[in-house]
Amino acid sequence: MAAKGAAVIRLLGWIVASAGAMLAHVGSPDVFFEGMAGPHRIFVAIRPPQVIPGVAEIEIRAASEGVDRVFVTPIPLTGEASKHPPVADEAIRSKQDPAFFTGGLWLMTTGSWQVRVRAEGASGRGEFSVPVPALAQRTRGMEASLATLLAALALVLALGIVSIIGAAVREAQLRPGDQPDSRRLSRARRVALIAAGFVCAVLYLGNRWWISEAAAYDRYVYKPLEMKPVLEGNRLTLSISDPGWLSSRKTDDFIADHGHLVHLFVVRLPHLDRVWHLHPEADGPARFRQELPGMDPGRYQLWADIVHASGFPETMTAELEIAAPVKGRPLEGDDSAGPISGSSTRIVWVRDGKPFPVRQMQLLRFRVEDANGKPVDDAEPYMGMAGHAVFIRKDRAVFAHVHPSGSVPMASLALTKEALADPHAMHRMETKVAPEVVFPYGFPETGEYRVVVQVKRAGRVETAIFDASVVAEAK
Ligand SMILES: [Cu+2]
Repeated sequence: MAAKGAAVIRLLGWIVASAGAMLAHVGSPDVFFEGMAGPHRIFVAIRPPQVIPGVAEIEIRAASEGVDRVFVTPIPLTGEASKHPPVADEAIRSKQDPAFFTGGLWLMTTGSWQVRVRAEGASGRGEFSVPVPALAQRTRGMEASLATLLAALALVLALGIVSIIGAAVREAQLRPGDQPDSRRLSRARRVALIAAGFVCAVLYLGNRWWISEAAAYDRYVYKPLEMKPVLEGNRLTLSISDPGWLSSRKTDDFIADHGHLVHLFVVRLPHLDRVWHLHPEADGPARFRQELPGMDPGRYQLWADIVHASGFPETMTAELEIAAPVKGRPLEGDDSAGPISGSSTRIVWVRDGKPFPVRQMQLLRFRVEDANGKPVDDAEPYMGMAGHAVFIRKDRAVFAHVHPSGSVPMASLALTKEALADPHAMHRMETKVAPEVVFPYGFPETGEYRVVVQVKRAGRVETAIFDASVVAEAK
């Protein structure tokens, strides 16, 4: 009996929670995006489903008035199917807030998806696509209360079958009012015993079948690429290996994101108070190499962002122990480190002091000022972006790398239909940017966070580190 209960529970547990979705990030599965749909500036939050196939929840906020209708469509990001979008669903407009729309879309398989968003209004219509990685993230256990209820129901079913069979043998051929004789009674007991044995065998085999199914499913649960750092002198070598996941995953199909195959963040532990943003170069198959700048001994956390040719992004993590001071070379190219003490630039987070509500899209605003508190007039793009932000929960369970356009890597975005049709739309390399950057992001979990913001001014990258608290309810 217990075996059947367990089997049913595992089965339901799998259906309820085979669970899913993320990443470019660690522990931050929701996708945030800002884009222009024709004349309309639109913010999008996409929450990938808990199960695959499953429904992705979509929230859309029009930044300007005049958006009357919004349509959404799920399409694979690459391949033949990406050319044949299904009919679009209309998102539902909020009655209280006419600039806010919601929708739900089925994502049918694991892998690289995109959600095409079309906005219509009196001033015109337009569309863009938002890449969304969807995958089984984990197999989650069932809640104890539901498990108990289902086990009890399974026990009732099993006992019911045995007692119905026993009763049928004992009394089915009797006239109303007659009592079964001892021969019928003993035969009924025998048949009931055989029935009980049969039920137990079915439960046992069912459980065995289920265990093997669950093991097969576990192989589809996402396991990030592994990265092993080795430091010799100031040369850091990162060796990448696949711990086994989908057979289609490769370690040699990375595509460049703002001109770099790997974006490596090195953050000093335990206080997350110094950050290096580096770009290791390929050094043989599944190997990357970086000449480090001067660094103190200590422990460091590494996060390395890559994007596969399918547009599927991953973040690899590792810890690095530096035993002796590194005599490094000066930073070059797009590499940066911070915060720089004595900098004449101040990055100011424009916010009230309240904690942030969990899982709600925020527009996080940072102003770049000179030493006198005046907005600077010499801000310039850093790797094509007005700014880069990294959100790290202090226990390191969350890491997200976000830009003013949102949490989607540019390399994934470049695979969407709109970007393929007009690559320049993706790489508007303005030479000058406003002294204010806005990042759309929603903190995925409650807790204490470090927020790293990087901007570039007069040829120099400036880094600032902030704290943020995230709570279950907005206060
Ligand atoms: Cu960035």
